[in-house]
Amino acid sequence: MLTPDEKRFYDENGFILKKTLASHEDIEKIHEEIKDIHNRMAEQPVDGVGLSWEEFDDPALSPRLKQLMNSELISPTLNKILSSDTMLDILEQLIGPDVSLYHSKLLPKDAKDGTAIPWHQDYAYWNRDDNRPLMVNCQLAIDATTRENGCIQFVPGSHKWGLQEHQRRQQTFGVFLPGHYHEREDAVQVEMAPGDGVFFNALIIHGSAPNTSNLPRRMNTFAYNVTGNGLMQCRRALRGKPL
Ligand SMILES: O=C(O)CCC(=O)C(=O)O
Repeated sequence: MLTPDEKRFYDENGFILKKTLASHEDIEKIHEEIKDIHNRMAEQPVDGVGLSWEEFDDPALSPRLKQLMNSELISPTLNKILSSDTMLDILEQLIGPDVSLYHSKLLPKDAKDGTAIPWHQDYAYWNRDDNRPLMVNCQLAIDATTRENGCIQFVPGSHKWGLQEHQRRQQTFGVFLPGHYHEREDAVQVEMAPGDGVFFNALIIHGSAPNTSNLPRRMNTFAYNVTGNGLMQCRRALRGKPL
């Protein structure tokens, strides 16, 4: 559960870091389940899993995943964590009793080759006539994340600014604020240990730098919605009323 101070921090800033959301044992299992994921997916994609690849100028570089959508299909442990009581109790504090899964995606920003994720608000992707910006993400650290390997960054309080004008390109993370990715003085970097999770609001401005280190930065983002808030945005009811 979030403490009253943590809840207040989330309401004011639009994000909150929760240490040790997943156990060391579960993180070890995820490491096994996603071992060599880039090559495995390049050789044999899995039904129902959506793959997006890094776009390199150098054709000699081997394929590197930018995003793997529906990661719960390749990792039973991620599938367990996304509907664990620990997770759902926190979500209930943030969005109320009716919680649905929208998606689960792996972001395996690889050592040296992982590129930046541009500044954006997730609601710029999710905005439809029939939904409100009630969704919440939880990004789980599978590796230690640092400034050097491109940890997630947030602009605190920007969830109160309303939906900003985004630019669009036909590519993964192709909805972004003017400037794509650049260092911002008003952003904070959230470094995490494996198993930590950061919860963040659908309207907060976030992004991350390229991975310039020798270590991978594998993260998994779970996106949740209030059940019934936009039919397309609720894949599976996890707690409270059914779909
Ligand atoms: O992994 C990152 O640095 C950002 C991820 C992101 O934008 C998202 O999950 O919505």
